[in-house]
Amino acid sequence: MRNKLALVVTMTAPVAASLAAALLLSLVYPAAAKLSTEYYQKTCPNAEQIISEVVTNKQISNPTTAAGTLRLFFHDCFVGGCDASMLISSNAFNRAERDADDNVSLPGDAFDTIIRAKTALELQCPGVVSCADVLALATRDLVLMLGGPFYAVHLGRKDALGSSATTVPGNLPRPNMTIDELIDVFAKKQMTVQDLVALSGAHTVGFSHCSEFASRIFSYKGSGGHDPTMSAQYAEALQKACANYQKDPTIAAFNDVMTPGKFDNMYYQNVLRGLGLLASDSSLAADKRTRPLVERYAANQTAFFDDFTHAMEKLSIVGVKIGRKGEVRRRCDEFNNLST
Ligand code: HEM
Ligand SMILES: *[C@@H]1O[C@H](CO)[C@@H](O)[C@H](O)[C@H]1NC(C)=O
Ligand SMILES: *[C@@H]1O[C@H](CO)[C@@H](O)[C@H](O)[C@H]1NC(C)=O
Ligand SMILES: CC(=O)N[C@H]1CO[C@H](CO)[C@@H](O)[C@@H]1O
Repeated sequence: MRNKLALVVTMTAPVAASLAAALLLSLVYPAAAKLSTEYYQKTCPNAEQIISEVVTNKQISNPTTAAGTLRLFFHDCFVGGCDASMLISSNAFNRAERDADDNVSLPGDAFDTIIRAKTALELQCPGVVSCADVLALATRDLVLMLGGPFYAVHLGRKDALGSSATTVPGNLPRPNMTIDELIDVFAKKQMTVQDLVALSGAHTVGFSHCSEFASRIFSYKGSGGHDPTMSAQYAEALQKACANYQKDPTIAAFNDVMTPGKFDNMYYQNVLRGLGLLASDSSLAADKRTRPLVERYAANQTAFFDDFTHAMEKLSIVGVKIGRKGEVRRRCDEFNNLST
């Protein structure tokens, strides 16, 4: 009952936010003004339905899909725009974005979800729906499935004609960046401090590998102990869980130790209580520009959902390509001119 209520509240507010986002952002990303929620109405009217079915089934059979896909979408958009360039596989001639050094373990389930949805679409409307749009819609559907807010996705993105690992460095945030560096990485994509804090709420789901936070829990800055801004109990539990991480690099911890699979505002409550997992999570509570937002979202989930929705609308149009700047790929992991 409570869940249902939350959904009703968040379905109305985003409409205003989405309009504002579309108007403002189209000044910075002019191609975004050409996107529309009706883009496939004539050419593939069931596109959203088809994607939603595939994605729902995948998430039910593999619950790690949603968080992985959300992260994949974020990385795709921040490296050269929301253009499915992150989906391209490397080959003998090209090392693609997804194999860049700081592209830490994007999970296979996320790629597989997009490929499955695309395959289903190709059966009904071949060559019509771009992989970039599939990824944007799949992400929206999966956030909703985890209990997060619904938002409209404007469509008509074209898929990138290139993807190179060399373009990745500097575009993605890292856990060991200072708050100034984090703000900067987001500002380069026209994302505000509010967007940074609201989007970081994505860490209310999914997990991180021990190597991403090991320097906080084992001999922090040579001290022999853990990062003192972390709860001692939490740090000790992580030390135990990660004791063997160098031998077994697949060991990971939930980003949100309290409600790991639920898209809610628990992340912010955690961060305020020393239960932030990554250094970048904790640093949001330590800076005077970001802390008020963390406090606001921790106290009010509706405020978080409103701002997350707004920020996802913005993220979804970063660097989008239209017309001849891109293509509609036949396969999401290959350019068309290589598969013929
Ligand atoms: C603010 C700077 C951010 C940093 C430094 C950061 C860093 C990371 C790192 C290191 C991981 C763990 C990866 C692994 O070990 O496999 C992770 C996971 C994740 N990140 Fe972020 N991230 C940031 C922002 C975001 C944003 C804006 C989103 C989406 C809107 C996002 C979504 C996720 C999700 C969903 C996961 C879990 C992935 C999974 O379970 O497979 N992150 N992040
Ligand atoms: C941050 O971590 C990366 C590896 O993920 C490393 O290459 C870099 O030197 C680190 N930067 C700082 C400032 O510690
Ligand atoms: C929570 O935030 C929403 C959206 O900003 C606002 O409308 C609502 O009044 C807030 N609720 C409380 C209890 O402050
Ligand atoms: C999914 C994926 O391609 N991950 C790659 C990220 O980068 C590392 C380091 O180069 C690769 O080993 C992974 O395969």
